[in-house]
Amino acid sequence: MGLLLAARIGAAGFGTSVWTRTREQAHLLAEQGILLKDAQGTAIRRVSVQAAPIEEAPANIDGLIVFNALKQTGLTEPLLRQLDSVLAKNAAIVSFCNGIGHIERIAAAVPGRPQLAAVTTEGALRTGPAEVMHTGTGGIWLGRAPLFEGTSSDYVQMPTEDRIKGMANVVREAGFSIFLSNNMTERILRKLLVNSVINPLTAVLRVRNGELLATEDRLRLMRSLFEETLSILQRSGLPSSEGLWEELLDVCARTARNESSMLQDVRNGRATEIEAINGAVARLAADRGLPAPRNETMAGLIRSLSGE
Ligand code: KPL
Repeated sequence: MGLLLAARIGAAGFGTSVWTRTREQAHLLAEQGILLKDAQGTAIRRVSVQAAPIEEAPANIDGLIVFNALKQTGLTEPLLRQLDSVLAKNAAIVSFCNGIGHIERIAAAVPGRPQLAAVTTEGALRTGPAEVMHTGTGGIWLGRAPLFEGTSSDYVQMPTEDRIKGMANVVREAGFSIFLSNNMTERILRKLLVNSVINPLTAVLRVRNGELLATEDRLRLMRSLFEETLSILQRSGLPSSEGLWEELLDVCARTARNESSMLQDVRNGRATEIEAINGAVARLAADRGLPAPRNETMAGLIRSLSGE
């Protein structure tokens, strides 16, 4: 998602810099730019961007917008410390949320910075360190960053209306459908519900998203994990349950050929986002005195699979 955003924002004429975790990727991006491909894999264009490894990111740029498309597993302590040392006090951070906890962790490391939350249904597939395929068109929802886990709201500054509109404009001019939302809690929790069911089940059963719909047994597993997660999320700010089971089935059908991000992480021996997904649901339940045996089991199984 980071490469897709950078390519489209850069192509729209905004000064764009990509901060990478490795020096090799930064070199490649600075030399070749980002190759943007359509859903069929056909090259659309190559977009020039500036690039630097995060430890060499230029410091204190006034009015900077940082789009954080990292998974939570990438938000390591050294990276968060580095962010604190380079970001000017007025730099705004827009975090693309998968699961919950991004905003809280950034708020603890870079307190007082303006933060926004984003949720996207755009599809992006990185096909190389400087290549990205835009696999599916969706939307980007942007709004006030809600806090779910014990962080004081003093640690997050709300950007002004004008600044939010300015940020939304950048994303819109980059060609994305953007929706300003007053209820990011609902957006984030609806996505959490979907990910809490599809991600661990596909990773444990080693199936593509669509294969979850293939047998009665799998549907029963989905339904019981869905029911437990729904009742916890409804006590955590999810306003309505209407249509959510259908939405879950629809995501499985629309992404039928995808391997979920968690299945890919497990296959490739990478850290998974389990703590931000089922681990987070279990923590929300514990805070509210609710049982969460299915989410705890899923979290435990994924930890065993990935050796965490
Ligand atoms: O977000 C996803 C993920 O894999 O993390 C879904 C929606 C399940 C699509 O694969």
